[in-house]
Amino acid sequence: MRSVLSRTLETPKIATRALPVPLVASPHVTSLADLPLIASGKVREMYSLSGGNGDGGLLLMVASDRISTYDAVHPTPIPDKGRVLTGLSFFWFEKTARIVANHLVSATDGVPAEARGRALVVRRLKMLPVECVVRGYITGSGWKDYQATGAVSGIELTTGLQESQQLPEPIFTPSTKAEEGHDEAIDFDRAAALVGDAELMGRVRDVSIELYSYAAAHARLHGVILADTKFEFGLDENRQLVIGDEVLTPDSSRYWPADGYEVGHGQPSFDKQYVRDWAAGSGWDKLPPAPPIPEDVVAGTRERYIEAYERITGRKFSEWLALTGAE
Ligand code: PZK
Repeated sequence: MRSVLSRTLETPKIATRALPVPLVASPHVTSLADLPLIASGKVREMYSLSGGNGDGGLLLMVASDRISTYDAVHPTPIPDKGRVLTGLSFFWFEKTARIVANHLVSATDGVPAEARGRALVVRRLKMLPVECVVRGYITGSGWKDYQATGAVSGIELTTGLQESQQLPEPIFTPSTKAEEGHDEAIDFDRAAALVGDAELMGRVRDVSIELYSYAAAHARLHGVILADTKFEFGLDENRQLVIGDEVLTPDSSRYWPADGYEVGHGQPSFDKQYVRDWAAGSGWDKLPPAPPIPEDVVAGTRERYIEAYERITGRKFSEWLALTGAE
């Protein structure tokens, strides 16, 4: 079964290195190449910054400028995409800290120069083995599942919903973290069994829905619909619930322009629609390998990412670059 946000739901592979890398003074590393890579996804990497030296372990979460459409990564980067996504995660971590603790430590201290603006230092957590998807609108794999069964992740929905319609209330539709291919929608009880703690899973569900509701209301005031999103949680050294990963970015969420929203069909993606529109007329069969993106499409897409940052945060993107020392 395909899940929402399929482009990001692939589970990062554990990296191996032939030789251990000696780590000294990790907060002042100058090159990403000097850090042990502990996980990587299609468009981002996770490095270790420190081990058991009292800080419980710090990681460096790095977003690249790579872009994927139809599950395939294009060979052409979108300049500033990684910095936009990182700035958005930072914004949302600050805005939602009253709802739930998060893994953010710093966007500056410990971030190597080459990654400034597109990397965050985060606390190492024990990650929970479930993807926490919240949907406010019926689209993507949720729409497919609803059409087939009338339900999504075991939640029976009202009859007669149309594609992209807002749900009466946001729903929590967890999925597995598949080793390969697409994550599988699971019901709450299976998620609780995977986590091994139904009470904790209930808190994860409640917090996920609160985060989505807060962010969707904020985005809507700025002309953007947050259709759905995916969170990942972990436990810290005190077994406190902490939200990790990237949060409420266009790679972990579906953002739609509110202008032109209408039910009955799929909606254009706020960020990737130029690439998808170009791909549709390009003759690409949407199977890997993804083709290079023409420069006008790259430029338009970069502008859309920056517009997303500025609309959602109400801040200038140049301020993010200045704050992080990226320029
Ligand atoms: C962790 N991932 C997925 C995210 C990637 C891969 N705070 C944490 N503590 C321990 N592990 C993780 C996190 C987080 N976040 C998350 N893999 C490990 C992932 C970003 C980039 F390449």
